[in-house]
Amino acid sequence: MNLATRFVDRNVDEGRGDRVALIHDYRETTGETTGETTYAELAALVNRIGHVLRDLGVRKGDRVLLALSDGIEFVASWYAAQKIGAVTAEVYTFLKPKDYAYYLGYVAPAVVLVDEVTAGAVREAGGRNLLVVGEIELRDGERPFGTLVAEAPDRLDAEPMREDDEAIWKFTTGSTGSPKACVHPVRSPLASFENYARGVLGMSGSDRVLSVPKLFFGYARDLAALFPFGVGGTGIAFAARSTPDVLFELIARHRPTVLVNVPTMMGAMAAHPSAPDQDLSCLRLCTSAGEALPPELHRRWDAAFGVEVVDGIGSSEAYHIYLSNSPGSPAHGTLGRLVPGYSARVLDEDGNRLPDGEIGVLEVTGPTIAREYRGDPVKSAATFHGDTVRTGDLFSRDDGLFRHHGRADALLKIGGIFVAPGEIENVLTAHPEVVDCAVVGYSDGGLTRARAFVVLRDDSTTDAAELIAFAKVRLAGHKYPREIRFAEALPRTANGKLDRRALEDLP
Ligand code: 3SK
Repeated sequence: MNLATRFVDRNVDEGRGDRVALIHDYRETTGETTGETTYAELAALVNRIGHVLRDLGVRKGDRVLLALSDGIEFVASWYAAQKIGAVTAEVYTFLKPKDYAYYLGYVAPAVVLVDEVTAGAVREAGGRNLLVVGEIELRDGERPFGTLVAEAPDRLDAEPMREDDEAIWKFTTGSTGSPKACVHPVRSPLASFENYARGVLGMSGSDRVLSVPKLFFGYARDLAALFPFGVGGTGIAFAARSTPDVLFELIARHRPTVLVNVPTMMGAMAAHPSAPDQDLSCLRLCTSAGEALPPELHRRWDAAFGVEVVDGIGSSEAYHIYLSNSPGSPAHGTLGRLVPGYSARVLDEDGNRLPDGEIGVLEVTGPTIAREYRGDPVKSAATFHGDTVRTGDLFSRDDGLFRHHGRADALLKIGGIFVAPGEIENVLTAHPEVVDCAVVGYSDGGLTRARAFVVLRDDSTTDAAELIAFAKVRLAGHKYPREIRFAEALPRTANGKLDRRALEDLP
C-alpha cells in the first residue's frame, strides 16, 4: 500500500517504464532530466532521493516539508518521502518569512526541501535541515540535493504501509484563520483516485494533465502528479506562474487532454485578447474547483473555447473532490452529483436533515475524510466525526443534484434574512462589463447592507449607480448592493480562492 509503489513503480513493473510520466522544466542539477521523465527514470530518481532522505535521518512518520517550485524535483521528492514512509506536507513558494516560520513551527519537519525561489525566505524564517535544490551557495548545515541524489543508489525497498498509516498533510487555505493540516492516511489518495479520477473523469493512460494551480495545492498535485500516474498517463509540471499567456503556450506545446482549472483563471483566459486565436481542441475537459464557478463565467468560457467544464467541489478536509458534474452530462449551475463512494446530507442549524430544495450545511461521509486538524482538537471535534465531515458549505439538493449557496460563515443577515453573497455576485457578474466581483456585509448606521467589490473590463464605461440599478431589478429589495467599490483585482489566496479577509483591507 505504499503510494510510490502504487503510482510510480507499478508502471515499471507492468511494462510501462518507457512511457512519459512527467513533462517538466529542464534543470541540470540531477543530470538526468531532459524535460520529459519516463516512469523508469522517475522510479530511479524517487529511489535515489529516498536514500538521501533516509541518510538525513528521515524515518517512517517523520514529516518532510516541500517548499519547491513545480517540476521533477517536487514530484520525485514527494514520492521519495512516501516511499520511505514519511509524511508529506507542501507550502506555496512565494510566502513571506513570517509565513514560513508558521509552517516550520507547525510541521516540525525532519527535512525541508527548498530551491532558489524559497531558500532565502525559509532561511530567514529559521528553517533547519535544508536540502537545497538548484545552483545556490550552501550555508552551514545545508545539503546539496543534486550532488547527494547523483551519488545515491537507484534501488530502494519501499517502507511497507497500511491503508490507515498517516501519509499526507493537506493544508487548509487559511482564508479564514491560520492554515491547519488535515491529516490523511494512505487510503485517501487511493480512494479518491478510484472514485473521482477513474469513476468520474474516466482518466486513462492517454491523458496528459496540465494544472493551473501549483502542485502545493492538493487539488492540483493529485490531478497532475498522482491520478494520471495511477493509469500510466502523463502529468505536466512547470515552475512559471500561471497566466493566460503561459497556459496558452503550454497547451500549444504539450497538447494536454485535461486542464485543471479554477474559476478566476477561466475568466482571465476567456477574456484574454488572444482567446479567439487559441486552439484548445486537444482538451477533452477542463475541471473547475476551488471556488464556485459563476454561471456567467461558465458561459463566457463555453463561448470562448467550447471545452467541456467539469465543475466540482472538494476540500482538504475531504481530501479531494466529493461532488462533481460528469463529462458528457453537465448540469449547469449545479455542482453535479455525489462522487461514487460518498453520501451527504443537507442539515439545518440543529443538525436535522432538510428535505430536497431547502438550503443548509452539507455533511459528507466517505472514504477520504481527514482524521483531524493536527494540533486543534476543538475544531477537529466540531468538524470530523469518523468518516464524516461538516463542510461549512451551504447546499440545496434536488433529485440528487447539488446547488452551492456559498460558505455558511460568509452568509449575511440583511433585514433579518440570510443572504448568500454568491447570489448577488452571480447577478453582478452577469453584467457584460463586470469581470469579477465579491460581496461582503457592512454596517450602515447599525444595519447590515451588501457592499460589492467589482473588477471591470478595461474598456468599461459603467459606474456604481448603473451597477446598483442593474442588480436592483434582478434581486429582492433587501439583497441588492447599496454600495459598489471598484478594484483592479480581487485579493486571492495562492490557491486562487477569494480571500474574504483581505477584502477588508481594500479601499
Ligand atoms: O477546493 C479545495 O479546497 C480542494 C482542496 C483539496 C482538494 C481538492 C479541492 C477542490
